[in-house]
Amino acid sequence: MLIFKVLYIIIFIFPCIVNGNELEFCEVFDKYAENSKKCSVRSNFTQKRYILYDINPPEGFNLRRDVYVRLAVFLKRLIERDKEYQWQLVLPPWGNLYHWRHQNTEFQEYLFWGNFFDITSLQKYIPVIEMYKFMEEYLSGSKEIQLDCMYILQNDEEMFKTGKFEDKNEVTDCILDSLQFYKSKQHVYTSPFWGYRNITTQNIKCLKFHGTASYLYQNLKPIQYKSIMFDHMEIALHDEYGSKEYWKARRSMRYNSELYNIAKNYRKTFLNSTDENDNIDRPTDWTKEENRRNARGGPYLAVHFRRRDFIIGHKESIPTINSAASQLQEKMDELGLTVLFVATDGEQHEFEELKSYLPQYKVFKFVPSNYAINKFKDGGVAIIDQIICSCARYFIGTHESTFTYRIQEDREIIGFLPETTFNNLCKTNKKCSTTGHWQIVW
Ligand SMILES: Nc1nc2c(ncn2[C@@H]2O[C@H](COP(=O)(O)OP(=O)(O)OP(=O)(O)O)[C@@H](O)[C@H]2O)c(=O)[nH]1
Ligand SMILES: [Mg+2]
Repeated sequence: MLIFKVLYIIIFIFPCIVNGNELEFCEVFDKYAENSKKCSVRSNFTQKRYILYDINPPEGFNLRRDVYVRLAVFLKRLIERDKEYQWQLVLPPWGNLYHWRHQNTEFQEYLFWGNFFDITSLQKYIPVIEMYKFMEEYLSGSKEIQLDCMYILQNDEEMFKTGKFEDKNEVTDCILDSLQFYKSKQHVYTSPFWGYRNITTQNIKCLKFHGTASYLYQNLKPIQYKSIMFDHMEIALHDEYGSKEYWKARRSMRYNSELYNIAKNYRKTFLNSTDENDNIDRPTDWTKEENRRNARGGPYLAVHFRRRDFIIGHKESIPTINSAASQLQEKMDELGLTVLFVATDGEQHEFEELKSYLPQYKVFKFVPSNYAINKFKDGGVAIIDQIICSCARYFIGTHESTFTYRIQEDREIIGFLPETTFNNLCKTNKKCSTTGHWQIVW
């Protein structure tokens, strides 16, 4: 018996150790190949499997947060289904987003998730790790990370032409757009990989893809690949949009506690608002949070007034500043509120103009300290604005803005009545339809 054990170690395990990293997992290219069994024994040597992802560069912060939920639910189900491997989601560092252009913070790249979110809360839902941790674990001494495979998801243009949508997951030729940012030298692809020069891959496959995230299960091939990346992950849809599971994943996205504290201080100082008075106290642990509809919110109306690209891109729903002011005035009078909190990406003069139409009210906007902007950057300041909006007695958002959607979700989690949350500014003072009420499911 002992002799067999020794032989086993020499034949299967020893080569893996001798050759270092590379052979810790197996080189079989077909799961069903003759020696796949032996290989799976070898691959068990380390059970960790890493999923990495990236998103179409122009997409904004808030859509990116939604894509995380898609992946989180996918991973949750994957872990339930496949107990053989230790699946880990590597959190893609944030950087270089179109909207993040604050003049005092030039450097807005390589930002880890911990800057914005509470990692421990995320980990209570699925195993996630920051990129630096992945590097530590995966590099094990060497300088370069070569990902085993990267799939680039591509829409099936034909489906968009015909309007006939069906699930599709098919390896196809790469369209120019897919590869435009990647540089290739002797079959090794470098950059973008979130700007890390030491992350490369030799194995890029383009996928004509239509379907939900879990439809990517078949591409994982854990016997073959230890690290796998999906680019253009925004193409994969939600598996369970609006379900209990969706909301669980969403609830796990608590923000960095310092951002809550900055918002708390601001509310107390300027808006006469505290968690106790407003009945919005929450357990620190999101898993202990329960269904409720009795949140009162601070004595102010909050508006998310989206400007900039929306003025052109969403002409049909963005009001003039004057019209927005009169809509806000009408609502504040109806509710007997005299304090307005404005979250906006607009210019200072646009804010001043709005204020000038509302002289009888107290109108506030969050202005970050140098410390806050330097530490948390535009993304963190946007979250502080969102937190303050999520604590208001009444909220009015911007039609079809994902920034607004995230506030609405936070208010659903805190436990407000839906009618205080799902309201939008209209193009003109006349009533306009609001988009769906995506109410929480517990
Ligand atoms: N601080 C702050 N930033 C904002 C506000 N509104 C928009 N922004 C900035 O603009 C970005 C919003 O972009 P997205 O995340 O793309 O959301 P959106 O543009 O409203 O929605 P879609 O592009 O339709 O998905 C945020 O990440 C912020 O940087 C706001 O009220 N306050
Ligand atoms: Mg946007």
